[in-house]
Amino acid sequence: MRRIILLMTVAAVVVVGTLFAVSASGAHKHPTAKAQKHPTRTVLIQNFSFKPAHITIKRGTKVRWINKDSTAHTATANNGRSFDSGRLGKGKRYTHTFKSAGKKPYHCEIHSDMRGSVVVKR
Ligand SMILES: [Cu+2]
Repeated sequence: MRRIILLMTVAAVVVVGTLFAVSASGAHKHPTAKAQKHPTRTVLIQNFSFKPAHITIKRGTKVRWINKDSTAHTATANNGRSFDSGRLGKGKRYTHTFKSAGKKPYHCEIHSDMRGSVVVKR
């Protein structure tokens, strides 16, 4: 009889433990949900071009430029004020969150033939 009670106690502990594990893994999902609300798009700067050169995003999206070249580049809005990465050396990155809708053409200040655009939807 004692043995049965002991077994049932062990079983109860296992069930409670499993429930805890499930709720804990549920809590881990929270940061992911947050990340989806403000997604990030990456534009690589490689071989003297922006890749992809033209992207369409939703308002509130973060765009991250990463310079994969060993030469310095910039990602500078054509209007000169929306955003400007400044000189990005090898491996450096710059992030900008687009808060207003519209087409935002940009270029590299050092190499004027390097061009790209970000289209921001509402
Ligand atoms: Cu450049």
